[in-house]
Amino acid sequence: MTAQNQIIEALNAARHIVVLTGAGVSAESGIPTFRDPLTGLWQRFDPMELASAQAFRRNPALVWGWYEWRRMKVMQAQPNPAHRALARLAKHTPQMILVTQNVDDLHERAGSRDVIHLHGSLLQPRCFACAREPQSRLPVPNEPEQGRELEPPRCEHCGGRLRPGVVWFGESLPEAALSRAFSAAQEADLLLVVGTSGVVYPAAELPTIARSVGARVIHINPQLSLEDGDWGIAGAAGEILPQLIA
Ligand code: BJW
Ligand code: ZN
Repeated sequence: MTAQNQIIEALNAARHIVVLTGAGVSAESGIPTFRDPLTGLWQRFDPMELASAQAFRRNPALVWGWYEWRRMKVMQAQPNPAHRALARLAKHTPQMILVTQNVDDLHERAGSRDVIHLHGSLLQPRCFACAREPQSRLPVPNEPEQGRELEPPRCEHCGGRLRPGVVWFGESLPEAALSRAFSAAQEADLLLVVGTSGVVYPAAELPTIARSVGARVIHINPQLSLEDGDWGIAGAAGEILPQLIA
């Protein structure tokens, strides 16, 4: 653990901050993380049954129904103090780039602009066959239950099934988002890593890139694991970030 004042000073002095967020930043908005031991989605659901293209091919209705349940949870959720503190930090930093692995829109709804979404969005489906996005927005889901199967809507261009606009295991990340995130990390003097277990690649390379150019890496997470030279505060993002960015 590092003293809070040291971290506040580093944030004040930084010219180019990159923030990398994960599911933990939305946990206090009521969106479950993936790997937390009691509440994580992967405790209750098998990622290979739900978060892969093979799973969608096998049972599109099961996968679509699960993502509609998650989309509804996001639509009902509100940004929390962590999202708001990060939006405020951007206003007080010469250059700040926010990179998220999250598929929700809570950073945007808290006022952050130009958020880089490495793993896509729950709210922007595309066609599984031709990859085109539908012209019309998806309707608000009517209270889907977890586990309820739901036939995906059809593509208006080719008649293929719509799929969630997220990045599944084994799929490439959106190229432009990934290259912007890597370039930002190469130019950063401070990388703030909030609420991610840091186990999923290539997002997990960002701290390595930042360290390689001499940037300070600072973690906010109730489960801190620090590499040599990194700093961190153990705690919930919604409590710690507003104190750091007051
Ligand atoms: C709090 C908190 C509070 C709690 N405040 N904090 C090397 C070896 C083996 C495999 C690979 C490898 N390199 C790449 C791969 C393959 C794979 C991968 O990385 N696997 C690893 C698991 C090993 N990567 C991929 O497949 C990626 N694609 C790719 O690499 O393409 C090229 C390629 C193709 C084929 C083969 C090899 C390479 C794609 C990854 C896509 C990830 N998709 C998901 C699902 C998105 C869709 C959906 O939402 O359903 O993205 S998986 C899931 O994990 C989701 C998340 O974005 C991602 C990261 O999770 P995150 O955000 O860190 O959440 P958690 O739950 O893990 O952690 C929460 C943290 O919050 C914890 O630390 C808590 O303590 C903390 N916390 N409360 C602050 N209040
Ligand atoms: Zn199509």
